[in-house]
Amino acid sequence: MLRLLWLFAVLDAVLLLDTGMLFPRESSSRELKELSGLWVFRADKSPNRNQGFERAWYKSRLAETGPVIDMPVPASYNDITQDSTLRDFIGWVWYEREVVVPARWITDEGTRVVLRVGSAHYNSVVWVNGEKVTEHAGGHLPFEAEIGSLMRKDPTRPCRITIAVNNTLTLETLPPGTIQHMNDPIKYPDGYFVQNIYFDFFNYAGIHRPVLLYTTPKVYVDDITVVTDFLDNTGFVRYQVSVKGAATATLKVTLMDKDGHCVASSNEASGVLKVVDVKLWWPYLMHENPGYLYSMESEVEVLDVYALPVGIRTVKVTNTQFLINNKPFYFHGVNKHEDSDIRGKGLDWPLIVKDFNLMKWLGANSFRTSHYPYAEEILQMCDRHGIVVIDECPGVGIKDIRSFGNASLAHHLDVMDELVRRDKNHPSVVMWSVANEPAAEMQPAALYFKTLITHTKALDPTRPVTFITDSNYARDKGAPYVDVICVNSYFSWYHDPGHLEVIPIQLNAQFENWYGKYQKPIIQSEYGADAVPGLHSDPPMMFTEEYQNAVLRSYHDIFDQKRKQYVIGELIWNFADFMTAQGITRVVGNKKGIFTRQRQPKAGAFILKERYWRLANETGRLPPWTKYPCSL
Ligand code: GCB
Repeated sequence: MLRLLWLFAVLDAVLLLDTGMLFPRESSSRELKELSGLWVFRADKSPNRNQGFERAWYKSRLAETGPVIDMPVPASYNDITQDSTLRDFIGWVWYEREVVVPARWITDEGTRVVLRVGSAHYNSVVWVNGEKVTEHAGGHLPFEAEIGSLMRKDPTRPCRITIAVNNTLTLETLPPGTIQHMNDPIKYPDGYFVQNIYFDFFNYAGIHRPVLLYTTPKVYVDDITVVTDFLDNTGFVRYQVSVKGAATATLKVTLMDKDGHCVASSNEASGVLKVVDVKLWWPYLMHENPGYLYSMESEVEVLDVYALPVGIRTVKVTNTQFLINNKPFYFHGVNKHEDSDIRGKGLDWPLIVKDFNLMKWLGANSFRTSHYPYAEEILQMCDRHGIVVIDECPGVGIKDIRSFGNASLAHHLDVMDELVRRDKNHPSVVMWSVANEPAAEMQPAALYFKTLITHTKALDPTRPVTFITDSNYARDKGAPYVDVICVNSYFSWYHDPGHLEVIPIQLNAQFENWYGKYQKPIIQSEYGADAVPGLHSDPPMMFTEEYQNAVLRSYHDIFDQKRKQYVIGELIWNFADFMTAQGITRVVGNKKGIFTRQRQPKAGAFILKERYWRLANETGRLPPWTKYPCSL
């Protein structure tokens, strides 16, 4: 009974968010039309980057107001052409696409037509047939607009969608940045300005995730929240379905197992579904049947149907352990980036599947979405494959004291709202990360992080919250409020470069200090070293594969001591090499990947593979075909 009361309480808290952002899915009542492919494109290279608005480029076809080029969607635009001014462009770019929809979408006034952008970086404004339908601030989360009535205004013509996207980062965006105007005429051309950023990845821009149109009936399922629990063999799915478009609606909720058999059902908009002989959702390598998903079908009689995948699992944190389904879980995983040749941050299925195959090959059971929310399509893969996720918001590079002001905080809170609303139902997401390495030693940071973390916990009391700190103990202003301490450190790299011998003593001190002060479990959320593939030296020197190996091995020795106590995970920095801004410490990007940017293994990948499979054998329950040494 207590358990059920708890489930009700947490669901009420989650429901502070009142509009939904369900992933678009086809069903017997919903159709979907992907707008991936070639769009028409122009960068606004006018001196103030504002000509597009001044001359209302959205009013007519883009090709009528100036030259245009082909641009694939989804993709970053930066690496698509040979033009360095487009690669490094700052300001508004314009995308356009005409679409013809099935006639029934228009003639049937009872059909809602929704335009959805999976993500566009950073600020976006959207017009349909010259009329503004929505705008959105933030580069990694979806936004939508209902456009049916606009399309019906002139049913004979195709629907013209115009999206203007601006990648400019300011002190109040997430991540923050500053625009610096260089006014010295001896050094810079007239009107010259640069974008300063305080994070270590290329500020790729454009429409990064699929744009699509989908339909729903007028009365439709707007949002679903599930919170799960279990006791012995019984699973509990506490759910809340919100319906829009009618004051009252008759609802039927059915939970189906993988074989399509109904295991529980209800006719209420909210309640608890009891699942006998429950099949829990388990992480990869922790169980012989990981990633088990039920399907929860919500039907608004007889109008709308939406099927949500549901994994039944629990997450808890003690002061020394991270528990999934009440069993200790050790994170042996990676940090990633959405990053690849040519596409930049554009969603790319071959890359996604390749990365999952590599993670499984490696024996990785988890990753952190450093340093922003990844595509929903990736989280769905995690749900299905049992890969555990630390879901990070784009709070990276918060280094300027002005970025701790009220406007920044308000936006950061909004972004957490949007992130939790989008990802709350993914069983793979086990923790929220509100920021990476902010300058948390600054005075305003204490209140900023207290507010941010408390807010996130109120949004979702079912998941722990962390914020990622570096090895500077003075930057611990968020630590009192988090559930898990995540520390990044680069001993023998940024500190004492070339001195591998300092790692054991410094890493040991790091763990002892953080645990001694806060008595919270610790994840080594980043560690590593750059290795230029093919560069060798013995004894090891910085930037060689041997040096990367030596750093990894040295860290692993200490992890092995501390994981018996309170260290609950290790995430390598980074899964693969990735592009950064140009600078004297980066040789065509960051080379701390254990895979190259083209996903080929460096020597370090084999060290990690050996280790992760050994850890999995020690801590998990492996199916016979994955026993180490594996042959995946
Ligand atoms: C860090 C950052 C990450 C960088 C990494 C590095 O601490 O969190 O974004 O890429 O170090 O390689 O410098």
